[in-house]
Amino acid sequence: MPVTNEVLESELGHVTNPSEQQHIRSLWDEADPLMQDISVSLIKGDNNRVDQLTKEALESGFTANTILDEGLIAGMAIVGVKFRDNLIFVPEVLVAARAMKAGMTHIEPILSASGIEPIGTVIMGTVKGDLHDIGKNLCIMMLRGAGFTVIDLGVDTSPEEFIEAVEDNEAGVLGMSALLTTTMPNMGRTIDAFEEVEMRDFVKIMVGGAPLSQEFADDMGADGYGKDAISCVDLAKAFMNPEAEHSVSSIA
Ligand code: B12
Repeated sequence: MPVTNEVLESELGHVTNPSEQQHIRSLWDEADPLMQDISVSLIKGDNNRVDQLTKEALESGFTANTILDEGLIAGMAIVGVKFRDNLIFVPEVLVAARAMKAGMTHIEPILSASGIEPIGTVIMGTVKGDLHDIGKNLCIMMLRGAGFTVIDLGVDTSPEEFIEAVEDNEAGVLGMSALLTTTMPNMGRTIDAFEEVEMRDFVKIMVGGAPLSQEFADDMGADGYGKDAISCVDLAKAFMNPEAEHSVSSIA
């Protein structure tokens, strides 16, 4: 189904890069009009409407994953482009982020309610100096849904806090998120800090966030890089299975 929503069509008009335009358009091409409405409400920052439509969508049988991908994340993609191109500014992005959270409140219990025995403990946090947490929180929801116990250290997390959490919880996996090119190096600094206290061999470290790449992850000595929440879960599962270890670093 092509994008039929007039507001979304005009929002797509802001996306001047053709491949970016094609990618975002493809998120809505197959999407139900209700998903498109959720995206519109998120872009407008209408948290009450996102809250109401997400509830309605779940009641009508849409899966949490569909609502997340075709409604919430697709809307956030437009917000990201407009922010980058100076069409909107921090206050508008914060309002959109609040609307995203309103939708995620309904989705989280579903993604987290696997009811299976914990398969391991993962420490997750956004690195020092970085306040972005939407992507990290999505990863956490999916990890919990897959049966992991997750300790969330929040944002602006120092190397010392990561080390303390791994030690206190005897966690085998650590996940770090960064959204700013200026804070990405703090992932490498955290890995170095684990080496300094001689704990590097006891924890598998995965990294993610929009500006990262496999190459960057390899350069700083991470054990794995994931491009989205699904690859985050795949990495954590692979780390739990040491026999598959050699093939782990490039799940994306
Ligand atoms: C929302 C947002 C904000 C919000 C954050 C709200 C919040 N609670 O998170 C606010 C308004 C606070 C904000 C502030 C700033 N922001 Co900002 N922000 C964004 C925006 C629009 C969306 C980010 C987002 O949530 N994406 C959606 C999520 C779902 O995607 P994601 O985070 O990439 O996560 C996915 C994957 O990367 C992966 N993943 C994430 N973490 C991990 C971890 C692991 C282990 C794994 C395996 C995978 C994984 O899985 C996730 C799910 O699929 C981006 C633009 C963009 N397109 O990314 C800019 C952006 C990141 N921000 C940017 C900037 C510049 C800033 C500010 C410096 C602006 C300013 N002048 O103050 C401040 C910095 C504040 C700080 N110290 O951190 C720039 C960064 C540019 C750069 N090259 O560094 C961007 C790219 C916008 C731009 N193009 O200019 N921002």
